[in-house]
Amino acid sequence: MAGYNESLIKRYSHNPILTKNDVPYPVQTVHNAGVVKYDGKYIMLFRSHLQNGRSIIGLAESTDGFKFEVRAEPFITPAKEEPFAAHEEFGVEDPRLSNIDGDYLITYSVYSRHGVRVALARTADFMQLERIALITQADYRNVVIFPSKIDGCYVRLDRPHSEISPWSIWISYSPDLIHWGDSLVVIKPQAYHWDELKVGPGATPIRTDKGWLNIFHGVFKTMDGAVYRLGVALHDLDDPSRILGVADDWILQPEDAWEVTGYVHNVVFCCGAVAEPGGELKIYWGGADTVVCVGTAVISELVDLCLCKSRPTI
Ligand code: BMA
Repeated sequence: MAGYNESLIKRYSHNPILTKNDVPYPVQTVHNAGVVKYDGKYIMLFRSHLQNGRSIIGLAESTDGFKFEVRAEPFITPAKEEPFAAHEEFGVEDPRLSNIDGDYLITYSVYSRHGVRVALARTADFMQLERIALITQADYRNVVIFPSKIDGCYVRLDRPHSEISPWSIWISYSPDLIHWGDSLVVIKPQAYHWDELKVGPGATPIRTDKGWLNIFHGVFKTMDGAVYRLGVALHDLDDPSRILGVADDWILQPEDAWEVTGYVHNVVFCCGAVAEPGGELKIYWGGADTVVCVGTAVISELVDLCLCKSRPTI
């Protein structure tokens, strides 16, 4: 366990690893990136704002997980065909990637006059994209699909919002990726705590020998606006609706200049992390909705934090 005041996440010394200047088409930001290993490389899908304020999703590749090269054309832009077109007209945001037996599933938020929903697409090669379905109603975001079936079902975490139960993390199950149900709330914001306003899933859950590690975001509202930080929780391997611990402390907060200042100030927002064979985790986050950053952590230390220093769940 890291010592007092020592962060469990070590920021990469050459952050930010991606800025709008790395993108060969006009964008105003690059941020909120899902990352997965494919064919010996790291593939990153990242969100960019266009100059009209709407978002598209680009693709970048890397051999080491730190230095990424952006593909010449964006990977996901608003659909032209129904039923997706009507729901993607205001843009596509915050992609998450999940590799289930070589099938790469992509969830992303879609905005339209009907609200925000989440769409599911798949690719086998990161060249062709097949849209599968709109998998939520309105007022949902942040869907992460577990990277393997559990008890014969696909499992996801998501974040619906309602006045009565604001911005909490829920779990749902599906036999076919299209129809989801048996939903339960699993983590709620904690009063007068760093995640008091909202919690939402971040990275696709990471399998560890002690449970599924869930890196989520939490938001606190200050007189100067909202602050987005990252936290960790551990879910039971066989029954991920059972929370084994939610760490009381955040694991990352905006500190570097490009996290504190930008398109939206004071934001670190995670959509992906990659577990390395030696037990290290590469965590990717958007800084101030403007750049992409990376850091490393020891997976067992994050697991210990969930188990040894936990807060109430709901
Ligand atoms: C959330 C989402 C994220 C964004 C964050 C901070 O509500 O819109 O895409 O990174 O706010 O602005």
